[in-house]
Amino acid sequence: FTVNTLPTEPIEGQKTGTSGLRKKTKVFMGENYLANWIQALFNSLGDEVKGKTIGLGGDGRYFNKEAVQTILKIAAAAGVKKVFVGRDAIFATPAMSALIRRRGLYGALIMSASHNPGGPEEDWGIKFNYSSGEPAPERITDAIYGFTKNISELKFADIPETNLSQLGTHSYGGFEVEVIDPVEDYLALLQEVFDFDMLREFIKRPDFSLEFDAMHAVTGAYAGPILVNALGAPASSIRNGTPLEDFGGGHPDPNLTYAHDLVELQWSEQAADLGAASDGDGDRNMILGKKFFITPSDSVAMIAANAQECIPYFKSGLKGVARSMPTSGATDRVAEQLGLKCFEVPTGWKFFGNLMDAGLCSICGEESFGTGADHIREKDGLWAVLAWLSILAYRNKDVPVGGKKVTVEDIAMEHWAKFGRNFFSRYDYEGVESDAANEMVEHLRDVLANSPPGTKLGDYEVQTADEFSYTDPVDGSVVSKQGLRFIFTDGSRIIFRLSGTGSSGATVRLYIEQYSSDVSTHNMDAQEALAPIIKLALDVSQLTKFTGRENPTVIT
Ligand code: VG1
Ligand code: CO
Repeated sequence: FTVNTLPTEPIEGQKTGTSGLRKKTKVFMGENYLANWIQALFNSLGDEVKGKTIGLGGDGRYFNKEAVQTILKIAAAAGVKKVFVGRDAIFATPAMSALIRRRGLYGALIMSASHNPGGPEEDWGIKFNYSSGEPAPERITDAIYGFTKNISELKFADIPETNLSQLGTHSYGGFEVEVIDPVEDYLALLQEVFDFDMLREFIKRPDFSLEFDAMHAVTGAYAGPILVNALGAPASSIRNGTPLEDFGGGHPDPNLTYAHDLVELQWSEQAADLGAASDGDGDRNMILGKKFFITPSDSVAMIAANAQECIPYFKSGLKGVARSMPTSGATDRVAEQLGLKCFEVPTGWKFFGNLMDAGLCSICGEESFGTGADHIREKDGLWAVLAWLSILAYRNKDVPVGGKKVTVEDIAMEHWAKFGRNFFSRYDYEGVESDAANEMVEHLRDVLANSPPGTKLGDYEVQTADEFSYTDPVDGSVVSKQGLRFIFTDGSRIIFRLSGTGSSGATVRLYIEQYSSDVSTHNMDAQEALAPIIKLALDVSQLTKFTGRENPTVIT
């Protein structure tokens, strides 16, 4: 094929956030916007990518199919030898991470803005994952950004559009595109991790029910083959199981606010024993029992506590555990009792990869509905669902059909009795004006500077008040300004961060945590238990004064 070179000019603001580049779809559809970023990516990879094979797919949102054709042309011109593309441009984030690892790919591009709504008026996004399946580290994303700032030409291979709806290989000169099933490799991996026979036996029990909400997003393409075909769940246990370009107009974020249909069901008499949902690109999950919500910070701790017994992949024990800084310390308590190393990293999955590659961490999680393990290098929604199914199946294997089953709630109550409960909540203030958010952050920096250990804030005494920075224990790289935190002498914490995944304006996140070892408090509602410390957080930050917001847009 021939390569056409076209002139271009740098476009401002193509800087990667917490997880890839996310903007309004219209922005990406603007002249050269996508092409510039893709060209900058290949420029930053340089000769290293020549002759290599990469993956390409996404969460099914609007503009993905069109974007594939542009990306293929630039990849071919950059000297890539072969691209595996998911059928219909589909690939869940965890499945792509699995594909990279299983097929030894150089890396992959994932087209997704995760849980952000999709469509011409909504969001689009793209990220690059590297050779062990992990989101590109900052040294690569910084390099890409550098190239976007002085890009002057685009190189497109003159190849025809590839038909994405049929499996098969297309050769264009020395360049190959193979359209593959996006489920196969991922399912094979999950079969190695979990005891599918045990899960199948459990799922077919007449006294067990599962309800999975794919939220019209990418896991719709996976739930059928995995939960129904491989594990025998009835097809009726999948809701919103068709991936749609606009996610049915919804906000594909599996939390108590946006997964309202599932939440309603789980709080009704028809509640399933296990209710679960996943997000736009399939890396997040929500776990519900009957009238019971497992907060994600607890989910990772509970999975870690049960993993060795219930999941074959972990049968020889865990190498260590990790959580992001704002995530509650529930996992730390499990690590302490099990004698495991526990790491605290900044928000975003890219920081877990190094720990895993170095054999330091088996299970990790984030409070933002992200749970995962070292079978891949991304958080993994369906993995979390199968992990909970495994715990339930294992704990109920001696309970006769019709007997008193161990429930999701029982597992949580037992866990808290053993480890104590870390009450946790996150308040999101979405769509705040950027200047107002930044002023509040400046104000909080002043408060931090004037809160040495021993300072009394309300009824709480400051142990440390600082801005989180992180030194990677494996490669020594340092990141700073990762969240403002007040840690009190009783272990309670108040944390403020600005989101790095939005496409416009600012989102303020407030994270609140308080520990209790007193069993009589454990069935309290988290909002009730945390009310005093939430009030303190709002007072200290003067959030309402700065942002004009009386209430958060989302509470999790
Ligand atoms: C949010 C979450 C973070 C998560 C990130 C990507 O980032 O807080 O924990 O890793 O989204 O998740 P931020 O910067 O907006 O707080 V996903 O499922 O959107 O790729
Ligand atoms: Co996601």
